[in-house]
Amino acid sequence: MGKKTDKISSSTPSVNNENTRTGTTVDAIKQAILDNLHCIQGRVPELASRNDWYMAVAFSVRDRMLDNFIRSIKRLSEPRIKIASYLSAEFLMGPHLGNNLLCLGITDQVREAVKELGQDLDDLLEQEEEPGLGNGGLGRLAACYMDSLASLNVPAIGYGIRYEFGIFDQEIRDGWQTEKTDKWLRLGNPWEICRPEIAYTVNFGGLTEQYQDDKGRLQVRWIPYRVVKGIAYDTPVSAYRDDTVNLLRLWKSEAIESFDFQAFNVGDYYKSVDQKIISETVSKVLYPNDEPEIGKILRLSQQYFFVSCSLQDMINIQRLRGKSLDTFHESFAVQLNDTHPSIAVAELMRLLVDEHLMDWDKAWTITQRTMAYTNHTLLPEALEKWPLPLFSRSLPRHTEIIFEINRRFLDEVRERFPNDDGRVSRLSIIDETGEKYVRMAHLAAVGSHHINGVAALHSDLLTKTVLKDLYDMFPGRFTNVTNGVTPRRWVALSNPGLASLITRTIGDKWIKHFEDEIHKIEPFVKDRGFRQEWSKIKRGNKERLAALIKERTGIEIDPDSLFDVQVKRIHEYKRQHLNVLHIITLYNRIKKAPRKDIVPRTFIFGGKAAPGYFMAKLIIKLINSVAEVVNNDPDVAGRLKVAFFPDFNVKNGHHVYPAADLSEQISTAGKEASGTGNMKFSMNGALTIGTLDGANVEIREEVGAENFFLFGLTAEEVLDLKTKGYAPRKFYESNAELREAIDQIRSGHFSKGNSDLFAPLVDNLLNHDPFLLLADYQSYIDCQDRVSTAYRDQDRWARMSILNVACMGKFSSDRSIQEYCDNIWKTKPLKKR
Ligand code: NBG
Repeated sequence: MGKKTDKISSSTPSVNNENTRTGTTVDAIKQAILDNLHCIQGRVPELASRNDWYMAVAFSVRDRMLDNFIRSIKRLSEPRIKIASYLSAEFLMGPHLGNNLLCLGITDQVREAVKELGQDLDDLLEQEEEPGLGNGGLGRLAACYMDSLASLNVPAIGYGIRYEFGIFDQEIRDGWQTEKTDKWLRLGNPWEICRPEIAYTVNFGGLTEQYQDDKGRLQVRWIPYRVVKGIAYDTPVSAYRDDTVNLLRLWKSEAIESFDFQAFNVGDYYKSVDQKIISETVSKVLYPNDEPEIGKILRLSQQYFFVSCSLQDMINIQRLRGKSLDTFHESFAVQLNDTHPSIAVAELMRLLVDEHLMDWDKAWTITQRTMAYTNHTLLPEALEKWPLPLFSRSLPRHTEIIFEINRRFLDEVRERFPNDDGRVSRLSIIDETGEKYVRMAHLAAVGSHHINGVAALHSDLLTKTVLKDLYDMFPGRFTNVTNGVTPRRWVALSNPGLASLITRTIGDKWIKHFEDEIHKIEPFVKDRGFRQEWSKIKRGNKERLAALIKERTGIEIDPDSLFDVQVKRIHEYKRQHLNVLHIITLYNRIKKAPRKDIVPRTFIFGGKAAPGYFMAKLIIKLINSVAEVVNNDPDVAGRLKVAFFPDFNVKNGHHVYPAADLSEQISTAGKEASGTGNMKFSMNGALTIGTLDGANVEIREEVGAENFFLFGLTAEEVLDLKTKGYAPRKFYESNAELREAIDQIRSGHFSKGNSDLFAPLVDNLLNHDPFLLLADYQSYIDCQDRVSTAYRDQDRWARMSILNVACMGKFSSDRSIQEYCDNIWKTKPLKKR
């Protein structure tokens, strides 16, 4: 068994392969599992539950990561190494077990060991509850980047929050989304190591006062109203078949004992318990995004909490290195994943100036040389701003610091652009146009050396729209890093059939060097046998997804039909309802000509709506309502099916991307910053139907226009149409098929005659249609007709599918991370030993 992978690390000293902690033979692993079942779960095999077995296996795998984990952590304190600190309020890591087995190269041995113990590895993989510590693309990007940082041997720490409850679980009841609390820690988390001794205190509220230090200088101290403690929980993130095991450090909030409330409330035991609860609330729950208007104080507390712990931790590492804070920026490159951690700019200033008594100018230089900011959205309403009164109540000292940063910054603005008060007011970190707000993107941009968007089009639009004034002020800071996804999880792990075909064809280097290797499958597009095998694998994946959908929804789907898939957060700009208009159009066409020869399709949707986003929830209801009518109409049987796959998450994604024929990337041009699902689909051989938006533009460039189904207005045309005055009703009136579809939704055709149900949606489309569904409708329908025609020629489709995968090299997150290292962080991979 596994001769080549008997050892995890060639450099592990004197590893005995039979050692139950590190050995990788089937026997050693079997013994390890039994030992862990006994010593950690406290169970005998006869009484062990599936979770007991899962835990025992997980601990056995974790044991095999620890040598390299400890060694990698130790290296972090070496003085000359620059650490990439990725600050993110979200890390959507997905299930760990399968990925760690893949990285360690011990899947086969563990499968065999588990089998000899009477268990099935796939059942145990299914048992793992994924940590859903993110909303969608942004959190998953952070996870892909952690994967690539490790595989590229870049010393890195991911810093975030250990939410007790992650993103809610979605259930569909009567076609509506309902939310259930995500109790992911309920059965234990074998991957994390709690480090109670790595803890920092974080202040909230209260007031500030000035004092003279012993050198007679004026200083400020912050007298907080509340103090909480952040405790580190560390999760190892392994390189693929390599020694680096990086650190994901998530903070949990706890009450501190030393803050003596008893002194104030003598004998008031219950009150002190209340305080404990309030402190623990900080890391309790992940906020779903896309909520209309948030100004939640707890959210700001979360952001400040994890940022403060993380920066204090970096300062502590710097101290352990025996280095001065003057060179902090040479030791750490801090990346702000969106504005959520942007309070880091003010917090690093506070730590340097107030706590370490550094002078302002020096501290500012260090801060600016440390921070870099990634923007992830073009939606103006999604740019974070905090009401000033709320902000200053929680963070009085930071308010003062931000005012001072702003004062100096606006002086610079006035110098660069004299007599331009409009510009000064637009650029100010404090929005004073009405009620006062702190503009977090401005704080991040002012305090950073680089600002990047996440796809070429997005980075370009940033400088022309939402961040235009900042661009005019700091043109040299702006750059682009197009997103990427990890081919380890998203192909090697989730699509083993395809991975094995690729490896048999071009060897296995593609898994580690995707960008350089994957194009080598291109010549095989001419090989008939290869194409047939390719299609067979897709067909197998579709069968498995069909079985899963049947199990989860009761809906039966045909693996021979075209799988047309849209999985992503539900949002009006992503236009799931445009997809629905296409379904209704096809339905009507068949109803009118029942014998018409159409390409059978299965429409698969998945995605969560923010609990407070009414329109998104109504779109889910619409999908399910249309599904009910279509799926039960004998006239379209065998030709159209619609399924909403509930609770789309990383784990479900493993099954969905590999089974798709068509990937729906149909956002209004200029709205989707990048998209990353688009990359996952393409890497798994789905063809894309999409607009020129986000990374679609670059995907199309790579795969060639002839292998991409393009439709719709461009970002420029969208802007143009809006400036000229867009009248959606005109499109409705002049297009019979569109009108019929909209009238049916309105009249209650899909809602048992209830004409009120979808009225808000229809009214919005007819009177406002901010995302231009009606303007793009005909172009979309025509394009979908081209898709159907192409799918009829299965051999041609297979060629296009192969070319899509062959051209995906650019979209490996390894390429993205290499760009961050070279252009922004100036960090280098550790030299191989
Ligand atoms: C999202 C964008 C996506 C993008 C991901 C990752 C936020 C705020 N933004 O288009 O909508 O792919 O970030 O960059 O979640």
